Order: sequence, then C-alpha cells, then structure tokens
Amino acid sequence: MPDHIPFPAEFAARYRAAGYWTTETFQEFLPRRADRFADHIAVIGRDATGANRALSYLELTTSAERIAGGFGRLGIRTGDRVVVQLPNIVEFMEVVFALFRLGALPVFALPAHRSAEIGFFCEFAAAKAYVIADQHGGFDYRGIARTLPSTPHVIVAGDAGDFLALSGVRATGPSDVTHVDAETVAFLQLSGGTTGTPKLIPRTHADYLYSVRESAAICGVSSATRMLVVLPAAHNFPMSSPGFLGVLHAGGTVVLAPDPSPSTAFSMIERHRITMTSLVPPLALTWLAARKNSSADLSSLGVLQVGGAKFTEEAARRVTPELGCTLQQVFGMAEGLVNYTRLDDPEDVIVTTQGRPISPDDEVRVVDDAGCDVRAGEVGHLLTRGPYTIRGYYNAAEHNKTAFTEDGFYRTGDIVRLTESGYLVVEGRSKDQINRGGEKIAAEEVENHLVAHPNVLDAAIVAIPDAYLGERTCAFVVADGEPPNPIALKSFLRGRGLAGYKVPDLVQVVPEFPVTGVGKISRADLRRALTRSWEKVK
Ligand code: J2J
Repeated sequence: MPDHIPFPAEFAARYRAAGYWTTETFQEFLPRRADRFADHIAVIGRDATGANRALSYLELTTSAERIAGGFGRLGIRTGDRVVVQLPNIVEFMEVVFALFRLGALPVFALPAHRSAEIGFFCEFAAAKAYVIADQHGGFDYRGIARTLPSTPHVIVAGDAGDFLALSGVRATGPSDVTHVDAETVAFLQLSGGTTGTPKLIPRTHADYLYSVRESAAICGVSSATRMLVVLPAAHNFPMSSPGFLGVLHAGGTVVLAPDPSPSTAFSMIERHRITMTSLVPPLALTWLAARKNSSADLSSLGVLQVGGAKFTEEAARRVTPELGCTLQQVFGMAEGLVNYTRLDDPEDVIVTTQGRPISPDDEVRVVDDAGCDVRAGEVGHLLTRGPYTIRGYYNAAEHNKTAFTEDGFYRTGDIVRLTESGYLVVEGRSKDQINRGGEKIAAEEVENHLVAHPNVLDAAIVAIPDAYLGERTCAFVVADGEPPNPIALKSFLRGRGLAGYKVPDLVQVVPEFPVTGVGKISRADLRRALTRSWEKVK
C-alpha cells in the first residue's frame, strides 16, 4: 500500500531473523485457532438485539467466514478499508474477523465518535463500507450514516432501517480468499492525535501479531484465561495488550461487558469466573469505590491491568488489598511501544512505574529539547523505535516529518524518566493533547471547531487537573462581538458532530490571550501560559 511507510529493509531482516515477525497473518489467525480449540468458547456477550450469545472457536470462525463471503459479494476486496464502529457486542468479533479473512482493512472507530470523526475516516481512508450497530447507549448510529456525503455501503447489526442488515450479508458458502502477506497492513488504528485532523495508524500483520503473542506471554494468558472486555474493544489496549487478540491467540475466552459500570462488571466477574480485565484509571477508581458496598465474589480475578493514563501511586497501592488481585500497569500507544510491569515484579515497582517494554529490540531514548540523550535517570522526551512501532502515519507525509526523527524514532510526546532497572515512569507530556481519563483529545482539532462559531475570534484548549479523570478540558475563548454563551458553544460543537468527550468541560471567555514574549507566540506557548493562568485562578 503506497500510503504506508514500510520498515527499512535492514530492520525488517533483523526482526524476521530474531523470530519476531513470522508469516502468520490475521487471515488465518482464527481458522488456525479453530483447528486447535474447536468447541472451546471463544466469545461470550450480547448481540445487537440484546440476546446473550456464546460462540465456540468453530462457530466464530464459520460466522466470520460467511460474513466475509457476503462482504465479498458487495465488492469489498483485499486491501479495501472498512470503517467499523461497533460497541462490545459479538458482531464486533464476527465483523472484524470477516474483514481479516478477506484481507480488507478495518478502520477502528470508537463508539463515542460522531459524524465529524466518522465522515473524516470514511473520506480519508476512502472506505468501501461503514459497519455499525443500530443503536447503543441511547444513540442511533444510523443517524451518522445518513450524514455521510459519499455514502459507502452501510451495514447495520440489528434493525437496519434503509440500510443493509448484517444478517442479510451472511453468505451461505465460504468466501474466496486472496492470500495476504504478513508484512502488509492489516488494519488502521486511531491515534489520539495532536493536530487538526485525527491520524490513522497502519499496523502490519507481522508487527502486531508479534506484540500480541509477546503480550499474551508477559501477561500469563492461556486457554484457561477468561478476559472481561470493559473498555471499547476497538481501542488498542483491550485489543492487543494482550487484549482479546491475546486471549484468542492462546485459546482463552473473551467476555464482552455491555457497559463498564462496577455493578455490571462485578456480577459478570462472578458469573463468568473472569481471570483478568483492563481499565483506564478513572474506571479503576470507580471500581475501588464500589467494592466497599459489593459482596460479589471477585476471587477468580487474578490480574487487573490499568493503563491509558497515569495511575497515581496512591490508587495503585489500593488495588491488591481492596480487589484481591495483582495490579499490572500498562503504558502503551496505538503507534506501537507497549510497556508492562511484570506480574512477579516487587510491589514498589508495580505501584511506582509504568512498566518496561515488551521487546529486547524496543529502542527507547530519553532526550532533552535539543534531542540529546539526558543523563541516566533524568526526565526527558521519550523517543522509540522497534519491531512493532510504526515508521509513519497513514497518508501523512508532512506530519510524519515532525512526528518521527530522521532515523525513524517515533516522538511519543510523553515526558518520562527511566529507572535504573529500565522501567519507565511517565512524568508528563509535551504534545498538544489532553488525556481525559484515557480518552485523547487533540487541542487543535477542538480549536478548529470552536473558531467556526461566528462569535469566536480565537480559541485555545488546555488541560486542567482533575482528581477523577486526571485531566479535564478548558476552552479559553476570545469573543468576536457578542461573547458566546458557554452552554450554547458546547451544543454548537455537538451540532458539528464532534464526539462528546471532546466537548470542553469548561468554557472561559477572556478579553485577550496572554502574551508571553515579544512578537508572535506559538500556540504551545499560549497553552502553557493559559495553563499557568488557570493554576493561579484555582
Ligand atoms: C501515562 N500515560 C499513558 C500510562 C498510555 C496499552 C495501554 C494504553 C494504550 C493507549 C495502548 C499510559 N500512564 N500508563 O494503546 O496498547 C498515554 C501516553 C501515550 C498515549 C497513547 C495500549 N498509557 N498513556 O493509551 O494510543 O501519552 O494508547 O502516548 O490511546 O496515552 O494513547 P493510545
């Protein structure tokens, strides 16, 4: 695929020789597991109609094969992109493995995305189809489908209305399969982004499967693992660290939680004898609080993974005593690098660090503003390169020039420190992104939407500290004429089809932005100045 920047030949050769990259692809991933684990239950969860279902490896494989056949008849071919926006329902698994079977590329949208994001993904990736559930969490996804300008095939799990029903797409016979190469792109993940438009992350079969296999080993996943998927399954963390893919790799059982509330999750843990799950810090805090008033039997839960945003040491120390399981901190990114505390690490390491990389060939550099390596143990910018970290975003030549160094290191935008034993501690962030409880918001993207309002002259989004979410967003706005009403401004953003989590928590109208130095200041400086002025107000 021309839009994908491949690994340089000498690196690819090294990763192959080391056995990291194999010839296995996602096309045969599930059929191979079905050969070994045929009648073992692969996935338990609700379907789009709300019915409970449990599918064996064989049943999931057969179902994915039929849907692949149906997609093929619609003209979806190897290499085509398909935007998938499904909640945690069994059709998510069926559809994703159907696309893998065809060698078509899922673009993993999140359930929280709305028409602004989906319209962009469909157009930017020139998607052949958009797959949704009819409704979820009180929202009707068919409404988004109606806003798509050049509507691709819209395929709906549940009540399709005017669109194509997923149930009707299932073919009777198996699909025609064109074999794909392990070093080609398997799917596009989403980046939290730092710029005006979201970025798409091309991951290859070989690089991703390497991270999945190693993650499963590091996290002790086996055919006895029963994982509860609480976070949206489309997110890189519950997908691959080790995620549902790691569990299916090992022949275990994936259980899909319809919602992340502790009451739902605790009863599912008890009923399904769940052994592991993964959460973002705010959810972990909610679970800790709810545990006090719950008598659910959580004794099967061996490992609770927490990642996506910084988990405070104070909260981390409460996990084992209060939930009775091992904590694993996970510091990862959809671009590649994933760090884990190991299950047998001493408690101090588990509660005070964000883990160490998966691979001995993950290259990690901590550098100062000038790009020079800092002294051991000092704080700096994290740069990384390795066998499962991308060399460039999809179709983003300009952005790639700054997002990666000339020698191919990804600039993570994270400020970290390396401990003597090679563990990473996340100390902050240099990128213009807000991490709202694990949900990433690119400041510039929201600012662009704000300045489209007739009464907004200029806007700057900054993060404000929050005990529960870690950070919330504040929009500082300079008015053009009549000052805009904050509530009206928020509904203006929703009306533009922006995902709810990107709508600022607070809007402050200010007469002008602070000027920090002579001449024109950068937006990054402006955001820093506004963050400081916010700290003073508190
Ligand atoms: C602090 N910041 C963290 C942590 C991610 C596993 C786990 C998480 C993600 C993920 C993932 C953090 N402490 N423990 O893809 O496979 C922030 C950093 C990082 C960014 C990446 C996985 N864990 N972060 O969160 O692509 O700023 O991936 O660069 O969504 O989240 O975000 P994302």
